[in-house]
Amino acid sequence: MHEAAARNVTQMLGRNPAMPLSKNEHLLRWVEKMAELAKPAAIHWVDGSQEENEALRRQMVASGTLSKLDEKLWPGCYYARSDADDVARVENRTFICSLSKDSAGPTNNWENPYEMRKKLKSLFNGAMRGRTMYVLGYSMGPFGSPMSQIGVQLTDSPYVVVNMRIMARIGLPVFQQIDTGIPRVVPCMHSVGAPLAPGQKDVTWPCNKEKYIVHFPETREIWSYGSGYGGNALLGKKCFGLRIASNIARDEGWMAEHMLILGVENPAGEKTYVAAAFPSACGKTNFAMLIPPRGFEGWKVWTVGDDIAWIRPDERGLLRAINPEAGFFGVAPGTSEKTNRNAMATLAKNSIFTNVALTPDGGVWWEGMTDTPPAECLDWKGQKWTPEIAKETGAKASHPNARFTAPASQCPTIDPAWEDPSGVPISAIIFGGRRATTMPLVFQAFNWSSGVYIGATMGSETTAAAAGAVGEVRRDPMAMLPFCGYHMGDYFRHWIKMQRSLTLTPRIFHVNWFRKDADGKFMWPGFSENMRVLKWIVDRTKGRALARETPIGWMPRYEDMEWKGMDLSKEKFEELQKFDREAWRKEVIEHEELFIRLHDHLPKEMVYERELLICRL
Ligand code: TSX
Ligand code: MN
Repeated sequence: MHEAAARNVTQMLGRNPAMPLSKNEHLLRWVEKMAELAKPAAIHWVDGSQEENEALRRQMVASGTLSKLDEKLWPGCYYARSDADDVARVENRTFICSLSKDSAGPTNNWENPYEMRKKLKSLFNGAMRGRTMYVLGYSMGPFGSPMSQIGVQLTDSPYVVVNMRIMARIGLPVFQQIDTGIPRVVPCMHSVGAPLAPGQKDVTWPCNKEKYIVHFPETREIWSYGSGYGGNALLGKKCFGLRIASNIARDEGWMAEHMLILGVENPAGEKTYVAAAFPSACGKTNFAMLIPPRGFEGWKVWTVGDDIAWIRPDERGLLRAINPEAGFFGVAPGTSEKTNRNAMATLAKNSIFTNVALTPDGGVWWEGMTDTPPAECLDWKGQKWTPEIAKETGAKASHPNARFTAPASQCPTIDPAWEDPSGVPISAIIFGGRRATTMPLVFQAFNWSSGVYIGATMGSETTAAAAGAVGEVRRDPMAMLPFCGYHMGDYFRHWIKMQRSLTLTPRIFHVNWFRKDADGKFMWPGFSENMRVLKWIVDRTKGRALARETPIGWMPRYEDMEWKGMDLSKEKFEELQKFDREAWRKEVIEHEELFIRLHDHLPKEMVYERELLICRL
């Protein structure tokens, strides 16, 4: 069966996919060595062509891994259901295998790299039996940008290949770059860990109960075993784009951050770019694709990226950022015409949907997509789902972590400079979290080091989507806790040190769209209205907006904000912006919790900033 499928691919491609697409000796030897270890039935060098993409999708439709959605409703779109136990990143199975345990820090899982290599060797031994091993070259960042980085992922998952084709730049041009001998390549070894015995029937979502997501920071290697889902398997994203890249960035004097990038254009055509870090469940993708509200006619928000920013000082000492990705791997539930019209337009075609619900007309649906659910559909597990069943059992049609994989180029607000090889200039950095109390709508840090402190101590309340008690503040410094590939204390030090290579530091802000009143109601309407906050931020970076000084930073007064098109009384605004001294005294004590864990690597600036804050309180 599988050999027949491989022959079909060869026929469709008009080339032998086993023929290497690179002449680079190191690469060829590594591919050979890995094939000897994992023992795949075939090797397929991915050229990235449309024909190849077609062939892979057709093969996956035949095997049941994908189904094609209705071409009229969802042109070029496909649907996948994962294994019910392979639905999200596995943080407790994610390892940083640095030479010393100390350099991974207390917030990462560390394993001795020699022990881990032994373990991986046994796990990967024969792991690809009966499957095709794809050699997937990919570039994080636009081809030819000095800020881009190259990886080669070996994977036995064709689902990974077709998703990576959307999320990164892949194929022939990558191998051509490797063959110039210039770029360093990050080797990424991936297997779903489900070898097939001769004649054994495959399942639609092969994976293994045992999962290992492993990073070797010194040798810049990634090994991923047992999962085919998201950040566990699309190795360019979290594994390379953040965990390995954060190591490279520290060594080379730049920053790999868990940030969206957007550009604000005012009616005069002046453009200002900001980068923003939020923990999960804060609407980062929605913010990256914000639509200006009434009263902001002539203003535009442009999207550069929604998840990762690679940021580097240019020769003038200004920070410039690229989005290393080429697509959006977004959480589907909650995405609608109301919450994010631009995302809905982006995912309307040429997209892959995983773990959402399938409607009888060959479409997809997820919770929050429309006000009225479909009368009937198949849920993410393939079971019949109706609104009545949901009412009775609480069953969700789509998994809470169901995803769309959509090309960034299809976003109506994609920035004209989103693939600029030199990146976009960053004027402001925004930190945010979901906080019912204490945190005002917006305030500005006094300077770089107090801004780093604000990022280092940021937190967010847990929602029903995450594990643990709902409503508890979880510290997630710079939204990087699960993604920093080294000691968090050293990471703060790197942030502090970055100031030295800059002639002008971006201004740093903290926002909170989620403050609640005494009745438990959101005080701020959020979404489009966040533009008002964004405008004040932009005006501050340009030295045009006033503010008042408070113990925690600079805050806009009512008259410093644009209220055209919105009705919010001065009293309501002041409640939203209220600096609550008692709450902040408690807050600053809680800051100590994470700092104690990091104490032996914590830069002294963090201790000073905390003491300064305590004095001001
Ligand atoms: O994404 C959100 N953003 C950022 C948008 C640019 N969400 C969605 C939840 C996060 C996944 C928000 N939810 C935001 C927000 O700014 N704010 C809120 C809270 C909220 C929810 C509903 C209302 C108001 C605020 N409804 C009405 O005011 C009618
Ligand atoms: Mn993310």
